Amino acid sequence: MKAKIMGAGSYTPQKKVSNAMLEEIMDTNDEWIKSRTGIENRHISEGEDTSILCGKAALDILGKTGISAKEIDFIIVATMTPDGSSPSTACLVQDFIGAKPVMAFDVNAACSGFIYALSIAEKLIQSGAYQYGLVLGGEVMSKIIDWQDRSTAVLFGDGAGGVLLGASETENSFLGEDIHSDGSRGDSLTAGKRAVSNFQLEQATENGFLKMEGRAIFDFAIRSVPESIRTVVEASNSTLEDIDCIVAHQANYRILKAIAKKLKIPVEKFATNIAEYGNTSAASIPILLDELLTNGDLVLGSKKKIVLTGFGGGLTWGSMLIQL
Ligand code: B82
Repeated sequence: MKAKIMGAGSYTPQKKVSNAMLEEIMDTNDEWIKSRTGIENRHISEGEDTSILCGKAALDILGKTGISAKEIDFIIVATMTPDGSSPSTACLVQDFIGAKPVMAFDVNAACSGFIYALSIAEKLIQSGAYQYGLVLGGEVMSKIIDWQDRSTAVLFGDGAGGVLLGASETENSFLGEDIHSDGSRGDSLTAGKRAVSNFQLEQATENGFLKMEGRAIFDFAIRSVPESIRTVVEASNSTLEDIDCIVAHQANYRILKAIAKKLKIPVEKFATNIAEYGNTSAASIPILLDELLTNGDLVLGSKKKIVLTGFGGGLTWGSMLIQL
């Protein structure tokens, strides 16, 4: 069996927070944020947890594709901000959308999570055991942000997006993948850390907030991502000129510019919506993909080739070559 992307969908919280609004609660300014990151707004949850954002994105996907929740055979959620460790966010989505009691589980690969989840989902469909699978990326980053730390608080936003995969005997959306991890450099981007703490040990002081060494992960991104994009394109006998659009994790506009420069391709090949949503981690790729399919920039069935590429905590990174 082959796996086909049947459609996409997304949901972001109503509440939009501009850089000017952040100026009122911390020592930052619009010009600093815009020039270093490209971010102008982000959407922040007013109480909806990750499973609700993912559930609403799932309903958007089902509505757009005309597939009912009862036809879904598995649900995978990529997130680094699950509602809790158990139940998994995917189980909560299964209940929220009214799916049958199907396989549902979370994947954590930080900002690369959607790429990891899509890779797994493709293999499940390929096996022939499943007809339809929902692959979602969703985050409430605002709950793991240290709102006293202006260097990270301005960067992130909340949201969810995803795609429906379907089994097909003839049509295949997946032309290649290149996916990696390097735990030895994991300390440069951490979140949710909890020290071992119990009756025989001192109380832990970790607060679990997201921490990042900006320069180190910036260097990681501009070294690893261009190589990964090149690898996935060349391995499937394509060239960068054959690629219509690159849908990359929306971490920082300067990263996209640096990657484009290294690949010697125009930055315009990189789709972007970071100005509106900030960095939504595992949700950034599917939210952007849904936007491009909704506004007609990308068309399913057009046979055009695009690359999805993620990079983030773990460290993790990976790219997939997709034929629409
Ligand atoms: S930064 O270090 O402050 N910087 C780069 C030198 C300013 C342009 C910075 C900022 Br601000 C925002 C994001 C990054 C960054 O490198 N992010 C990532 C890199 C790799 C993987 C994931 C991310 C991410 O933020 O999700 C650097």
